[in-house]
Amino acid sequence: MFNLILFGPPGSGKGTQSEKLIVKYHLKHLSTGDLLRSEINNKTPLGLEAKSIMEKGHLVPDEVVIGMISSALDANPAVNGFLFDGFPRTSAQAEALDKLLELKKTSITVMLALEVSEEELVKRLLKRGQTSGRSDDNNDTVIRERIIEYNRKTAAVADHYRKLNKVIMVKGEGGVDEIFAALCKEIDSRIKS
Ligand code: B4P
Repeated sequence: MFNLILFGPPGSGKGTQSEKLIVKYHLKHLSTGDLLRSEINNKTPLGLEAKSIMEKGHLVPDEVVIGMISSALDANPAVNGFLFDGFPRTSAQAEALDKLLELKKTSITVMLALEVSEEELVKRLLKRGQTSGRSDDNNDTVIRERIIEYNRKTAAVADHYRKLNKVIMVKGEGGVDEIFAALCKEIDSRIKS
């Protein structure tokens, strides 16, 4: 199996690039942001809990997202591999993911980490907020809070995989196709080797 983590701060292009990568490499896309928004739209108890947390720009509790990912892994036993988008976002989530994959006799192949300046992140998210209807995208204070959460809790996840020699940094500024080509180059070199 080829299991990829697409990593980066909010607005770095994870969702955008994931859509293209899953088509090219036939991977199962697991986005915790999408899973949570689907719970919110369906007004489930989990969605109601997540909504108020996400509107503040904070992270949803680890046990909630780990449970969602565990169910999604079980629901997809026969795939080429998974693309994890927006997960793991804390060290506890990373440790849980490694254990879940180990139970399935597989592991993370590589983490591709998108690098984008804070100024560009805020610009992109405010722009998306004009049309997406996402309440966490149309408020400068909430966007800054999401970036603070990233620096406080999520950046350490890269250190976890760096120790395992699995992190590749990729420039996340420029055209979508140009960034996609850079990601594919890294993936191709690992598929071939
Ligand atoms: P997510 O849904 O993961 O969303 P995101 O990080 O904000 O955005 P993403 O990185 O996917 O967006 P993209 O750059 O593609 O998380 C939302 C919230 O859910 C979190 O804040 C948290 O509360 C909660 N959550 C999710 N997972 C969690 C977890 N594991 N644990 C706890 N809580 C969790 O797109 C951004 C914009 O940039 C788009 O408009 C796009 O068109 C544009 N763009 C993309 N590439 C571009 C480029 N190259 N140039 C210009 N614009 C570009």
